[in-house]
Amino acid sequence: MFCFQCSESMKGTGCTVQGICGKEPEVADLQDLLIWILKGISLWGVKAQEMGVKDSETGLYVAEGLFTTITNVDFDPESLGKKIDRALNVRRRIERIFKEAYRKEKGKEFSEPMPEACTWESSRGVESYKAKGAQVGVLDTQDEDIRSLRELLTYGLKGIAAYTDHAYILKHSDNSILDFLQEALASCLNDSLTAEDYVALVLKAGEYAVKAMALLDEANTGSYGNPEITSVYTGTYEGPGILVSGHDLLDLEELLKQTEGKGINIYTHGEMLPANGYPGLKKFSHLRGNFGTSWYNQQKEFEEFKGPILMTTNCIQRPRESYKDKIFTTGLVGWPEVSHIPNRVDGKEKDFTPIIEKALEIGDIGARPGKKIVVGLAHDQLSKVSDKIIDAVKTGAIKKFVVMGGCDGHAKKRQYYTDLAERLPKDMVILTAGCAKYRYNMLDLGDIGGIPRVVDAGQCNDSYSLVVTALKLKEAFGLEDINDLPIEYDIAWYEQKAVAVLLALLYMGVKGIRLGPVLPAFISPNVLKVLVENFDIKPIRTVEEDLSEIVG
Ligand code: FSO
Ligand code: SF4
Repeated sequence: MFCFQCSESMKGTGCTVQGICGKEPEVADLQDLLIWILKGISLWGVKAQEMGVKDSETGLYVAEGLFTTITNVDFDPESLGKKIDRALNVRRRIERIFKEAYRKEKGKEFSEPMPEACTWESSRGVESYKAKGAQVGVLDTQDEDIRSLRELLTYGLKGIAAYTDHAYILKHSDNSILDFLQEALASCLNDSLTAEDYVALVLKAGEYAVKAMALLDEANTGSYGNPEITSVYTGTYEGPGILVSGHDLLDLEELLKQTEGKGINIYTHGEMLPANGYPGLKKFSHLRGNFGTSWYNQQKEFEEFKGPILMTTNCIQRPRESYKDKIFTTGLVGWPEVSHIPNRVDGKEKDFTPIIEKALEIGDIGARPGKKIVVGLAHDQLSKVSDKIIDAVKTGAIKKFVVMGGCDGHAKKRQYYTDLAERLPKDMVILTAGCAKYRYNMLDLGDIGGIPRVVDAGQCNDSYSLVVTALKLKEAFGLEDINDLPIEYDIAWYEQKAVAVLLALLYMGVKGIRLGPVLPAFISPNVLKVLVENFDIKPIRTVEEDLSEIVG
């Protein structure tokens, strides 16, 4: 195996024996094969589009497949084997559709040679999938810079795919995003493309990352209303309880409906915290608050939480024996031998009965005190106080905003974000989204004239809200360049959704982003040079050094 897609890759270069995340080599090989076949599907898909074929089914499967291979989503060889079976069927189908359209238009059979990813077949199942996967992974691209750009592009696509998939689940669609996923993935099979071609595609991915986040914002707010400023309790109450982690709001809504009147309290965990701010979800009185912090603390926190746990998306970690029988996965998430709640069939709700029964069987989880934290400061709420914000900037009450969104993770170096948040001057406001916030959202950082010093817009995809806010401020101050705003960017990354967010910021022309805790292992020295020259990207340094630059 070889994987270097997240910030925690072994020795900062790549996992080769087993993933630090817990990914076994066979799982890595199966994921590599799935990505390779998705590239084959995409090339047929692009060709079909050229013949005027409109087919969102193929694009949606590509999105799901990409999402499946994001860090901490699917660790189950059996489910990956089934996803590859399905991918091969999707590929055969789109090949057939393309060939029919070609024959119709050209009056002859299509006979051009196609890359192996478009034609490879196997009837020998998972064992042959693993063997093939071992040959078609990241290192299959020999040139270091082309490999770096292809992977930067692919990881950005994974993030875009995840956000798009969430939006489609809520019945909001934009087929141009699905088309771009295929265009970009297919490009990774084209050996005649140059580094410049891939740089252009990477920036185009940034454009589509903005589109995907906007689509998901529309889907979330269209389904559940605009988030409202909400104070969320972080303790537990007496009585049975279920903890819901991940990003999928529809899963949470259906679980809330199915537990209504059953005496079960529902708590959010990790990236599900922002759900507490949506009117369409907070109306359920048994949504009682949030328990725990970010994904990387889950083994300790899931052990402490007495009730069952539902993982709706990443980031799942190896379940400890102490809670393996009460954690449930759903959607694209998988872990061997962990109970899985199956997908919706024929538009009907998922059936959460097994986890509900588990909660009732366990019974009282006990009351436990907790602090209160404020969520729900997405673009709509911010626009309601925009006059106040603009005044505060004009009078100097707010000197700067520091965007500190992104992901949390294990690295000790991430203490930087807590220390920086604590030491920022009192006239600076932190704008955040994603699980990175858990490094400082329990600190009492106060407010500036009623505006909290930690403005939490929501999940990592709600970085879109921060983009909207920045653009509104630019307009309000009559500025030409987004970089003239009093905003600093100090982004924490872990997995590939953060790569999509980063590409979105680059596409918007944001310069001088500090990236931590480490620079990605998949960025080669030459690609880094391009990023530094064009965007002034820099790694985080010590708190003192960065603080003096921010204050200066
Ligand atoms: Fe975090 Fe995990 Fe939301 Fe990520 S829980 S790390 S960027 O999946 O998606 O912020
Ligand atoms: Fe290693 Fe990260 Fe890949 Fe897991 S996702 S195998 S930790 S680089």
